[in-house]
Amino acid sequence: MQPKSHEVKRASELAIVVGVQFGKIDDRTFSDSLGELKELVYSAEAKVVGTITQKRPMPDSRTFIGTGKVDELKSMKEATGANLIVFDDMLSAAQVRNLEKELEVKVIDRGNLILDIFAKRATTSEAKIQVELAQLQYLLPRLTNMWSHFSKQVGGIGTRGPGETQLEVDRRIIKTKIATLKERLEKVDRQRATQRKRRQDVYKIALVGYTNAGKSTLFNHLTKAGVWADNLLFCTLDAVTRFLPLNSKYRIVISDTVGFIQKIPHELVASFQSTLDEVRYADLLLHIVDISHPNAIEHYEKTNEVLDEIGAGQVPRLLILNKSDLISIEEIPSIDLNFPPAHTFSISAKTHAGMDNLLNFLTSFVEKDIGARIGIAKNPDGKARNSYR
Ligand SMILES: Nc1nc2c(ncn2[C@@H]2O[C@H](COP(=O)(O)OP(=O)(O)OP(=O)(O)O)[C@@H](O)[C@H]2O)c(=O)[nH]1
Ligand SMILES: [Mg+2]
Repeated sequence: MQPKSHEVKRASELAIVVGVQFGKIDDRTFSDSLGELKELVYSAEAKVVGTITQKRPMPDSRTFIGTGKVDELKSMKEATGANLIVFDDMLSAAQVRNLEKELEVKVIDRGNLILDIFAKRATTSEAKIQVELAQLQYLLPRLTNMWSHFSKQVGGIGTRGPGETQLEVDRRIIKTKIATLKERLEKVDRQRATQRKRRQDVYKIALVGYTNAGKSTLFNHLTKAGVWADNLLFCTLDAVTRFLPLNSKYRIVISDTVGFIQKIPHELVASFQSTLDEVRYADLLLHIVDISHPNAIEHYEKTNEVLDEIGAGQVPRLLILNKSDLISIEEIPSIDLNFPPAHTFSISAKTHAGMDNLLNFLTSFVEKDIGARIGIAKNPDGKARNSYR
């Protein structure tokens, strides 16, 4: 099956990206983060028309950047016709309000941008609930009077308490909505737990890694599933699970999952817990790294951090260095990846180089792992359970 094509509209918004290099942040980390922000803007279907950077020991409490830079930003906005300003770091409600007032244009931060991409990509009802919950939780502490239109949209008789300010009403409405969404998610969690029980005797593999590493491309090759894979950040939001046709007598499933990124809003990780169950309850993780990316090591480390954060730090894993077609062997970073050579594989999900080697290892690894598990879970009569078949 051919991967589904998704039409991606381009450049309905023109954006200026803004980065501030604080005290200890080195030049490379700073420029990499800003480069990634530009990719995020592109993935959100907007076009970057300008960049503003500043070195400061600390952010300005009022406008994040200094007054001179605000003027520079305003001139650039006028010259380029930009209708969106995106900051690479988290802004406070007051900073957004002050900047919007002075610049007369919409101002958002990296967190808003990631949430917006997620909102665009969410297709299943579960993903929609998760994204909306994360958006509202992100919004709540940043709520200012400018959001008063929100209550007008959803409010009405009974939404306004005596003596409450508009801001308090907005907060109350959002908190109620958050509670409703949480209830709906709990229901989804229960359904997932039931499904998981049914799948207890199936060996579960999950693909994990930084966004754009090639997880879906590999998943499509292994399962012929035809999920969306593209050179955009966060193509995949929902976990998709398929049987993995390995040359084995056991039943094995594999899941494609959402990618990770640095500076991800923690509200998002928190509300995607049920999707991330596929990772947490997996028997084996395949950690995919785009080894051709200049920040491959940082991506690898960030992914490990998020895996720890979601409680998947102890799940056994193999390391897959993908996109090997784009670099020569000598260019593969020599940094110790904390993996024994037997558990590290260099492949190309695109040209299929290294795939036989990976699949042969995977087949024997899974057989041995299941064998060990069945050995442990013997019936009282001493016979092995007929599981995983
Ligand atoms: N050259 C090359 N490109 C690859 C390879 N694997 C994937 N790609 C490309 O990398 C881009 C991202 O691939 P995806 O499979 O969508 O990556 P992903 O990890 O699923 O990304 P998200 O779902 O966005 O987190 C696509 O343009 C793929 O065609 C590879 O081995 N070699
Ligand atoms: Mg994907």
